[in-house]
Amino acid sequence: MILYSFFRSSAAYRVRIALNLKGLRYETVGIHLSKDGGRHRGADYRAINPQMRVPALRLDDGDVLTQSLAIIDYLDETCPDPPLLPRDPIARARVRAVADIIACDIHPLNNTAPLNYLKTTLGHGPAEVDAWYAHWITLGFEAIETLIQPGPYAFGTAVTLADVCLIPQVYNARRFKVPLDRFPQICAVDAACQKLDAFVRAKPENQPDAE
Ligand SMILES: N[C@@H](CCC(=O)N[C@@H](CS)C(=O)NCC(=O)O)C(=O)O
Repeated sequence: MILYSFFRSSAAYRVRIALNLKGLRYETVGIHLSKDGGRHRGADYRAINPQMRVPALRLDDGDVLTQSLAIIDYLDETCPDPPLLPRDPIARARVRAVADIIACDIHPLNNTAPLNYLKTTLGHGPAEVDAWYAHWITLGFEAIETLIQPGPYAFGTAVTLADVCLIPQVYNARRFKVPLDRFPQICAVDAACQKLDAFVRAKPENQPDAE
């Protein structure tokens, strides 16, 4: 399989963690999001993912999947061991809710495109953009802090989709110096996941395209 990725992309980071947890081998092709005006906007990559975003996963038969959560669902369905969702429907919905807070409510507001729009089109300075970034992470983390039940992972003794989405978001929060002292449960889950090889290998600095 080929993962079209960018080392700092938290959506790609989610898929890297899932691939590693499943023990699946893949080759990384780095798609730089700022060089040459953003290589994800070039014709070559557009032919791979018409949405011009990373990640995209090319399967061995040539099919290309896009959208991190859709890719992770596919991996979980086709390679169910270890499962990333609990069997119980209520537990499953709770795990998905935390994943969705990150993937649907925090990440889209802090993504490259809205940040660039704030900077260039609306003319906001770095301090305002940082405040915007921190605001949406903090709001989302306030909810997640009360929803998770560390044990040591977000929902007990098994890693789930919630951890797969949460750890890249914590990474981004630290990168942008968002204070995390009000979120001890989230930090405890992060510390537990950082002990797992699948999470360590997925970190941005451990990617072949890292700078
Ligand atoms: N919802 C998508 C988000 C993908 C996404 O927005 N990726 C970012 C990097 S984290 C990207 O490619 N941004 C390029 C751009 O917005 O132009 C997913 O989960 O895969």
